[in-house]
Amino acid sequence: MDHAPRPARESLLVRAARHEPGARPPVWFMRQAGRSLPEYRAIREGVGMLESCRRPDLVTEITMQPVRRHGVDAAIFFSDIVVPVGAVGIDLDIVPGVGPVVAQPVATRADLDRLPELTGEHVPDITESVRLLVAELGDTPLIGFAGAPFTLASYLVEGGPSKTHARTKALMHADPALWHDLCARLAQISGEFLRVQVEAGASAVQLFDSWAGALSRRDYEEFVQPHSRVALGAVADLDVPRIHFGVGTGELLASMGAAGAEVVGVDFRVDLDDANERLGGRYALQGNLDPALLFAPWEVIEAHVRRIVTQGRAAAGHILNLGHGVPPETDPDVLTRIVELVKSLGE
Ligand code: 1CP
Repeated sequence: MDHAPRPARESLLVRAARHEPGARPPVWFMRQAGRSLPEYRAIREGVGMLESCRRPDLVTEITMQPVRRHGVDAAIFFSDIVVPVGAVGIDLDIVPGVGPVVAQPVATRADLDRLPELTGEHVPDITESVRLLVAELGDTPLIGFAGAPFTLASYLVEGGPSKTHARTKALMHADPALWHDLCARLAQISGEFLRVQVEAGASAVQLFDSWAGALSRRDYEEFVQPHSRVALGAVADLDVPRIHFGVGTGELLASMGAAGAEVVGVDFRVDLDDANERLGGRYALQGNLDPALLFAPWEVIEAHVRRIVTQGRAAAGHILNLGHGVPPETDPDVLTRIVELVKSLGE
């Protein structure tokens, strides 16, 4: 099947993700669309986060902003990991300065009734936004994304952001049957959300399991990996590369790759050399400049970008990115300069 236009499918990003050689790594930044950009803050003035994710005019404009400004090699679809659970009817909001907040957290089996399966009919706006974007992006690939079952479950069970994921882990161990049923629903929702984006023209996908690093490898493999495998498997027949990312996942890298990804996202705590060794050289890597270094002098940033590019050459493929999202206080010119540097390495 061939959904995206040819050129985007032959882009540096897709080629690196497919383990094909390139003159330099492609570069994009997690959270490149967002609060570090004045044009983003201006367009979001007076519009709630969830509303802005459901309006194709805003989604397309916000997704394009970093592409125009920085010349990154990929666009990331402007949305949020909680958009699909909101679309099936979970009452939630994305509160400024906080993040996703769920009105009635999930605690019992009866709560699963509030979480029906996602179909394309829940998210016609997502299809429309992706179509508009793909037309505007031309040969720049669009990365579709979804939250992984564990990270989504954490927001649903905790009711909002959590540092410890205590209730989530307690539910996982106290009622494994309910945990697995909850994650099976979330895997369907995440998988279908990815599928909708790819069918509308996205050229790659990223599954964000941002908080999986809170788990031991044992718990990850028993309680999480089977569900992430289902979510990633939902687009397996659509011929797009899949990136699997989490924070603090040094112990989980091999398990995350084995869940069904071509690219493993590496946060800033693990050197790419070590990540590649842990993954047996079988995956492309994405990462991993420490976002904190964006506040260091340019010479420091440049040295680290060059080191990361060199380390990435040993892997089956490399996509240059940060080790986590762009901090809101980042000077956007620094990101532009990193893109220019990486591009100069291929000349
Ligand atoms: O007021 C605002 O502008 C809201 C801030 C914001 C933005 C810009 C939130 C709230 N979400 C987003 C967009 C977003 N979220 C994108 C698209 C933009 C891009 O990447 O360029 C993506 C990919 C996400 C994904 C997301 N949302 C993740 C996974 C990525 C990660 O950072 O690990 C997570 C964990 C969320 C939840 C969330 N949404 C928003 C916040 C502040 C949070 C994190 C809350 C927490 O700490 O738990």
